[in-house]
Amino acid sequence: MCGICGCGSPHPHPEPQKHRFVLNRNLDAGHDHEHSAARLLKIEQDLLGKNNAYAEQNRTYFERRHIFVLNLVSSPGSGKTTLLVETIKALKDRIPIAVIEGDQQTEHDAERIRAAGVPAVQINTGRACHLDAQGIGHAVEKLGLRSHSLLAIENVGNLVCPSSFDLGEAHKVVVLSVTEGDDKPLKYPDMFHAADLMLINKTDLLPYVDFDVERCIGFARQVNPDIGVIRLSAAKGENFSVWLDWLSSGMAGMKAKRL
Ligand SMILES: Nc1nc2c(ncn2[C@@H]2O[C@H](COP(=O)(O)OP(=O)(O)OP(=O)(O)O)[C@@H](O)[C@H]2O)c(=O)[nH]1
Ligand SMILES: [Mg+2]
Repeated sequence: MCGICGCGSPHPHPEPQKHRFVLNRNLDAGHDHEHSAARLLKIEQDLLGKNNAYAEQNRTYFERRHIFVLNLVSSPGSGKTTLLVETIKALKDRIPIAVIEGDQQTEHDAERIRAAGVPAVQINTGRACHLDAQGIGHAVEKLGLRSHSLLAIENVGNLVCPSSFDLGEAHKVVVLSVTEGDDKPLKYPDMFHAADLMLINKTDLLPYVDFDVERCIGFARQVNPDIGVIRLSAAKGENFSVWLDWLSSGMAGMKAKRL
């Protein structure tokens, strides 16, 4: 069982067997809860500490090359890949774009991205529930990124574990579709706290679902007063230009960065 999110899976960190062994022992040791809790905490700290070190290496690499990196996080099916495909169609003739896709299984999303005309690497995480910074480093080696480019990372679909793992991105962008319910920011506060931008997607479906946009934004700002918000429909194009403007200004900021 994972010590970070309790998802039932060992995380793909450098010592997975050790991780599993210690946790199983803890489950058996009912007589010593405090000791077990302290050991669990230590494992979590070690795991996140290692991840953070890899994330800093990634960030340095990206910033030196002025690569604008986004980590897209959400529940399954909120529209991340659709958003990326439409973004690629709109921008690929103007800026170099590459994508890292994270899913437990299948190459489906990477195939959709390649069909849109840009390079993509698929990472299959198996039983694990999020991407980690070391895996991103390996994927970047395969992609051979260009300077002054956009790198989009589509994380594994869930609103819990990916919030804890820095990948070296400039921003986490959380995508919430109107079919999921407007209370998600309060129910999964870590994710909305970690994100710099919330995209409220599938606004074309608002007439058919019980989703109060203002209430949702209010909840998101309760957990993160600084979070930006864009409402859009990736599939139908409503308000898509606002998202493209946000991207352009992020790219310009990265270009202007003096290191
Ligand atoms: N009506 C509507 N449907 C959308 C919109 N965006 C995406 N969809 C649909 O939502 C479904 C899921 O979209 P994906 O782009 O695969 O979602 P995802 O977040 O990448 O899914 P996972 O990778 O499985 O987590 C597909 O059937 C899309 O066509 C939208 O703006 N409006
Ligand atoms: Mg997807």
